[in-house]
Amino acid sequence: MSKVNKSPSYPFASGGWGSLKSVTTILAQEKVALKDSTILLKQNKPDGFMCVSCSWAKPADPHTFEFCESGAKATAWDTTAKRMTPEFFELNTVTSLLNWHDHDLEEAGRLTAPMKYDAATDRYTEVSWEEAFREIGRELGALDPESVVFYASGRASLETSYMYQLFARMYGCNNLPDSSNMCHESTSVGLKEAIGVGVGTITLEDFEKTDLMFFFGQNVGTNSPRMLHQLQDARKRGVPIITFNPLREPGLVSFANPQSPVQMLTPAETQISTQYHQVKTGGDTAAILGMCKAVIEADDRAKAQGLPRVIDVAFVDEHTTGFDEFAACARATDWSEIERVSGLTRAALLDAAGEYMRANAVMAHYGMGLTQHRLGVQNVRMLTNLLLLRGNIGKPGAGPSPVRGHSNVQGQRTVGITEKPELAPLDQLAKQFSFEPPRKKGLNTVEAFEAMVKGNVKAVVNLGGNLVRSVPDRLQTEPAWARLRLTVNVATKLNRSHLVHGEVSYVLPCLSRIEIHRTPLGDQAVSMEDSTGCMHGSRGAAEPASEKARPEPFIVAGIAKATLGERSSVDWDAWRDDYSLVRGEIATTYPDIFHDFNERMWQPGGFHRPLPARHREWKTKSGKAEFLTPHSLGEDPDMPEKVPEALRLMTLRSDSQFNTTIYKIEDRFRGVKDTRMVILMNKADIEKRRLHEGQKVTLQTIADDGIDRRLEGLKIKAYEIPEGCIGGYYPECNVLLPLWHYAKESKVPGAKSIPVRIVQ
Ligand SMILES: Nc1nc2c(c(=O)[nH]1)N[C@H]1C(S)=C(S)[C@@H](COP(=O)(O)OP(=O)(O)OC[C@H]3O[C@@H](n4cnc5c(=O)[nH]c(N)nc54)[C@H](O)[C@@H]3O)O[C@H]1N2
Ligand SMILES: Nc1nc2c(c(=O)[nH]1)N[C@H]1C(S)=C(S)[C@@H](COP(=O)(O)OP(=O)(O)OC[C@H]3O[C@@H](n4cnc5c(=O)[nH]c(N)nc54)[C@H](O)[C@@H]3O)O[C@H]1N2
Ligand SMILES: [Mo]
Repeated sequence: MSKVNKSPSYPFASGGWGSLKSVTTILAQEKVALKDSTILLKQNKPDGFMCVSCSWAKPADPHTFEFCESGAKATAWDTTAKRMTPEFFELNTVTSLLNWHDHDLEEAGRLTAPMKYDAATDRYTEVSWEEAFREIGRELGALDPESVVFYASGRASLETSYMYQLFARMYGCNNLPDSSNMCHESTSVGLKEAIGVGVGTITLEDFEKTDLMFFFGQNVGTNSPRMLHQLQDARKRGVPIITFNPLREPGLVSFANPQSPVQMLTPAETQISTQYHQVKTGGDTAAILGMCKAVIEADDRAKAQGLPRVIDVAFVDEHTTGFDEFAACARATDWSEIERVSGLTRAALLDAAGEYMRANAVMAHYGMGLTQHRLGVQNVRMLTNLLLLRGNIGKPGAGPSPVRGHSNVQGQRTVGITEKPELAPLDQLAKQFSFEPPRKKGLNTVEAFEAMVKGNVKAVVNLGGNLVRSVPDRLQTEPAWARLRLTVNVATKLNRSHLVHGEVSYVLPCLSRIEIHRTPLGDQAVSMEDSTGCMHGSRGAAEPASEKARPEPFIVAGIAKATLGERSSVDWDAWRDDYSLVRGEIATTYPDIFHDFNERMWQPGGFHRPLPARHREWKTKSGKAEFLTPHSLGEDPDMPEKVPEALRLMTLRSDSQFNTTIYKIEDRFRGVKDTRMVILMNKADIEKRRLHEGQKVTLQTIADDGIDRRLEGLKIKAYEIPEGCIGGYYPECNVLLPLWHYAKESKVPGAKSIPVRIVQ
């Protein structure tokens, strides 16, 4: 087994003492009392609360400490002792708060009371819940429902999300974008077309049966660290892991388990990746096609020589369509072209393909490195092609594994948060609640902002999120947001999207699910779906952040009741106080997935939703799993071939960040401290341009739409990254990302390959 060298920027194992130190620092920073830190022991336990950080699977037999560094930070962030009270808003005008850093806004503490913007004083001032609901209801009542957008960020529970989508549809639109529109929508579209389900097909048990794992563009050490436990166990069984990532991410190189005394006391650590391929950004289709070519040509040779076949011929014949055309394309593509686009050598790709051909059951994990590209859907389809060649879908230990983002982003879709009417059970909802749901397609996130820039969206209701920071093209989208008539924000903490407000604007403080949801009928529990399609109950453990903050179902029910009045057959007050009633309705709407929901939600390890592709039933157009022949090798149509100074910018998450929430200004794993205004750049690219490390430069987007997109003051850091590619941080770099630079089929912004140049 070859040794994969560590990144010079972080020559240690991920996890380990660095991780423990980082956890204790944030507990102190947030003044989380030791008593409260025992809350961490309830994290991801069958009778405890489900972590608010990532969506990785929650095992039936958890470790004593079933949390990771990132999860502990997320918990500390929510259970902080700091508060942002009405007095805080008295002291700070909204204009002055616009100068605060994202970190400082959230670090100031939890929101404690419902607030309304007052233009006369330029301040948010306290209002009662009744008044807030009444006025929001009146405002929404005066608007055309098609001009209102209901965004969901991915944290809210299945119960809240179901109520939210029902409210939006009863109100009169399908404008239900969610964070998935900027994230794994390329998966929802690509996997659905290819295998008939828009989600991954693997479960935790598959880790025990797999022979090989691929990792494409997912940064496990930071973004789903608990998954390292499964990876470590598989590595101990000798399972190889082959990674494709432009950066050598420490979590993908090696891991010392901070919860394993042996590994903490001795320098022992587990090597994670056995092969590491630093593919060029946007080069994955080419790299995967190279591996497919190797498999197909090896199979051609085996067939000619009468040897056992390399391709799973029985599977391909019985279960798939489109193989011949795809195989012809793979055979006809030149290695020189594959090498040029992927930035990898033929020998390296043959090594990876060789391992693939030796393995019987293969899993393919992937993340934003595949989905956030102009050709993001094609990337997902190419990875599926590779799996299909050897029957690696619908058998134990094998399958696609999109590692999801927000902790309930997958679940929100499952219970109807979608702008696509064909994905929601509208006939059933019509019958169940005696109303006529709108049938017109709604707006996804990019479309909502396109319409907002044109002045066609008048109001946005936000169930979490910070869209002004998370969407592309900040210089166009932020002013459009400020022109809205109404912004309603259900949130735990203040962020910039609340400050760049509409004419009428509310910030409504909600409880996190770590807190106890008390209602007149007793303490209520919620539920969510993890990345592997398992549903889990979650019971809050901490005292509510404030007397006046409310659980999300309370807030959604309050707005719905005030807006819909007599128009709605739903007893919103009853749902607000008894979430089991909502679960009952979810079970009626989706009996296949949620039958006996109230009883099954406490099953250790969760209950699994049925996924036809897991037993080789293909709910696709053709009724088979579909190979896709790629249109091009991964060339981004926006990447100007003829501009020699062009660079591809990928926007990254740091350590100590959850999306737009910045816990600390530091990226320990990449050796970046005290600033986020950095670009990671190859030494050769620095020298070619006569620049030097530490120099501050300006990036400019290469686009011919007449808009000058620039970001100044970025410090150059020499980094091991393929030539022609650079890395910068999200959300800081979002000014550079054009709104139209998205994957055609999914509209996921191409945040991992923005065409830019350096200007001085
Ligand atoms: N602690 C923490 N956890 C999180 C989040 C967080 O911000 N902080 N965010 C949550 C959310 S919403 C999401 S969606 C997930 C995101 O988790 P990831 O899917 O890991 O997303 P990113 O951090 O954006 O980074 C993706 C990785 O892709 C690599 N990459 C970039 N371009 C390419 C490419 O063209 N090809 C390949 N092969 N690789 C590429 C980058 O080097 C990086 O390692 O994490 C979730 N979990
Ligand atoms: N350039 C670039 N842009 C990107 C990405 C990228 O990689 N690069 N990634 C994209 C991805 S994958 C995603 S998912 C989006 C995320 O985009 P968003 O959904 O817009 O952003 P978040 O940062 O997840 O939202 C943070 C806010 O949610 C609120 N919040 C936190 N917890 C709760 C809760 O329990 N309930 C409620 N109601 N509110 C809560 C807090 O007020 C907090 O400020 O960004 C996308 N944008
Ligand atoms: Mo995400």
